[in-house]
Formats: sequence, structure tokens, C-alpha cells
Amino acid sequence: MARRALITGITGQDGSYLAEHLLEQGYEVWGLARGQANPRVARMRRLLADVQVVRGDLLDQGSLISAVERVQPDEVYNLGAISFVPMSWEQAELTAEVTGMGVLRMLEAIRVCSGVSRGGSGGQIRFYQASSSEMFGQVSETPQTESTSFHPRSPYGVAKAYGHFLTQNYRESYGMYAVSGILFNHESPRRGAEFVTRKVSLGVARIKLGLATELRLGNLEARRDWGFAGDYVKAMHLMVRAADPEDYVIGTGRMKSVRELVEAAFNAAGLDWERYVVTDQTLHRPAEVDLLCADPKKARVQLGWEPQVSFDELVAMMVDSDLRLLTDGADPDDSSWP
Ligand code: NDP
Ligand code: GDR
Repeated sequence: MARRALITGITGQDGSYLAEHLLEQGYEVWGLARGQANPRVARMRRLLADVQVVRGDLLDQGSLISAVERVQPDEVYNLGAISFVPMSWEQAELTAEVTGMGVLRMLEAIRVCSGVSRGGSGGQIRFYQASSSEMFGQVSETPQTESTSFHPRSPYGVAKAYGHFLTQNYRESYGMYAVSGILFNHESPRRGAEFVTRKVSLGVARIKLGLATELRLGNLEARRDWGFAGDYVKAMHLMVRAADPEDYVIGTGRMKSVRELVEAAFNAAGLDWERYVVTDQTLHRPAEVDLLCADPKKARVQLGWEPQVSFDELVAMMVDSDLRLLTDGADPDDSSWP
């Protein structure tokens, strides 16, 4: 019989790639979707016609229990979150509730539905938590591994650290198969337009097509380890299918600055970035994460996982995709999803 997966965050970037990957592996895939007229659910249904939808919200414990009871999943991937770091300062309590407490609610739903108790066998449902390199924050060492200490720099990072430790705790307390992937930044043509890579690829496409004359950005000196989302969802699946439940760092091991990202994206369209980019102090963060760089050795050795798409290929893919979207007259912030 086909394995059944339940994905929270199905309308987001990673939810879409993970669903496609699991469908290819022969899974029956269910997505948890919230809201009564959520346009992102309609978009998801268009792109992922084979995904079945169950209603629920990470803020609502009862809805998660009902979803797990209805779907009877073999695997739950908890990707749902408020994931945009600046928003976590504006709505810190909501971020704690969704990104942090949402993990507790999902773990409890699984525990209750599988009748798991202390000292028990842990039940049959395997759980994946979308942890983040933002938990490292102000880094104590570079590159970062599974044992690097956490010093989160945003309410988002703090909420993710709670979810991360809770996942470990449910594994240790109840014997549940519960794992966290500590994923570094991963991007794609489906990335939300608020994140810097997509903001840049859309900005370049708009300038190239004469739809804009400048691109306003914040801190150009921040450095990140950027990879392709399609590669990273495969790591999530490998972690969930591994013989033992363990946490893994997932990234490329290479760092680039926002300035280098901008240069690469404008170059991909044959433009000189210095003519168009304007820096804007209001886009700087109250506390910045200056640099993040993964050491993905454990994933390579134990899971056989390696990223396939390079930084330059990723940037070119995103710029090309946005040039095509805008040329076709689509609204990249809304209905379209390449
Ligand atoms: P997105 O922002 O694209 O997607 C977030 C998802 O969370 C959306 O589907 C959204 O649904 C859902 N969501 C928001 N609030 C709730 C709620 N109250 N109940 C249920 N679902 C909710 O994120 P990504 O796909 O990029 O990331 C997936 C996960 O991985 C997130 O948890 C993120 O924090 C984490 N992560 C991402 C990294 C990255 O570089 N992309 C790196 C490390 C971790 P809706 O459409 O209804 O708003
Ligand atoms: P991040 O991603 O905060 O790392 O979180 P984002 O793309 O938002 O920022 C990356 C870096 O770019 C700098 N920056 C800008 N960022 C945005 N969004 N807009 C700008 O105009 C801009 N100018 C400079 C930022 O200051 C930052 O240093 C992402 C999310 O997906 C999280 O959910 C995830 O956990 C982490 O990646 C790993």
C-alpha cells in the first residue's frame, strides 16, 4: 500500500516541492490548508492536482487532531510557519504561536492519535520539523554543524529553537520517530517575493523589461548559504526514511553576500547592478544575522545527500523564470507559480 504523507505549509515553497517529490515516490499526499477563501490554496490545487486537502490551522489544536485522525498518515512534515524574519518582530506573539507552539500542537496531535505515552514505543507516525539555520543566529563557529550552539537573533529564530528542542524532547520522552532538518536558506522560482533572492530576481526582471528603474535593498553585506529548494526537500524525505531518527544540517557549505547575489542576478540579465540598486536603511533589521554557512558532512555521509544546483545556476534559473512570468503578463506575487 502507498505510504501516506501529511504536509503542513503545503501552499508554501517547500510544501509544493516536497509534495511533488513524494508523489513521484508513489506516496498519497495530503496538505493541511487554512482559511476559508485562501487564494494560495486555489493556486496550490492548480499546481498540485493530486494532493488532497484537509483543513486545519497550526493555531487550532482540535483541527490538527481531526486532520491526523482523518488522514491517518505514515509521515507528517511540519513546514507551516510564519517564515519571514522581519515579520517576526512586527508580530512576535503570533510568530511564537504559529512557528513555535504550532510544533507542540502538531506533536500532541500525533501523540494523542497514536496513543503514545511515556516510555512507550513511540507510535508509527514519523515526524519532520522544519528547523532553521536562523537558530544559530550570531554564530559561535563557522561552518555550523549539528552541534553548534544556538544564539537566535529574531523572534522567528527563537520560535524555531523552541520547536527544535521540543522535537528532540518528544523523541527522547516518548520514543517518537521525530527529526529536525536544520535547513539553510533555499530558494527557487516559487520563493515568496518578500525574500531577498526573489525580490532581486523579480527586480532584475522588472528593470530589464522597463517596468522599474531601481531596486531598494537593505544590508548588502549579510552572507548566506543559498541552495535550491528542490534539492532540500529530498533531504527531508531521506531523514524521515532513515533507520534512526536524527537531526541534520542541510546546506551547500558555500557562502555568498547579498552584494554577490545582486551582482550575479543583474549579470544574468546583462545589466550593471550599480546603476539600479539603492540601499535603504529602513530595510535593515533590528538584529542581523551576519553570516551563515553549513557543514553538511553528516547528511552527505549518513544520508548520501548532496545539493545538485549551484549558486550561479540557481540565480540564473530564478531570473529566467521571472523574465518569462512578467513577459507573459502574470502577477508573480499572486496567482502564478512556475
Ligand atoms: P513559506 O513562507 O513559503 O510557507 C509557509 C507556509 O506556512 C505556508 O503554506 C503558510 O500557509 C503556512 N502557514 C502559515 N501560518 C499557518 C498556520 N497558522 N497554520 C497552518 N499553516 C500556516 O515557507 P517555506 O516553504 O520557504 O519554508 C517551509 C518551512 O521551512 C517553514 O517552516 C520555514 O520557516 C522553514 N525554513 C525555510 C527555509 C527556507 O530557506 N525556505 C530555511 C529553513 C527553514 P498560507 O498560504 O495559508 O499562509
Ligand atoms: P532570511 O532570508 O532572513 O535569511 O530567512 P531573507 O531572504 O529574508 O534575507 C536574507 C538576507 O538578506 C538581507 N537583505 C534583505 N532581505 C530581504 N528580505 N529584503 C531586502 O530588501 C534585503 N536586503 C538585504 C537580510 O537582511 C538577510 O541578511 C530565510 C527564511 O526562509 C527563513 O524562514 C529561514 O529559516 C531562513 O531563510 C534560513
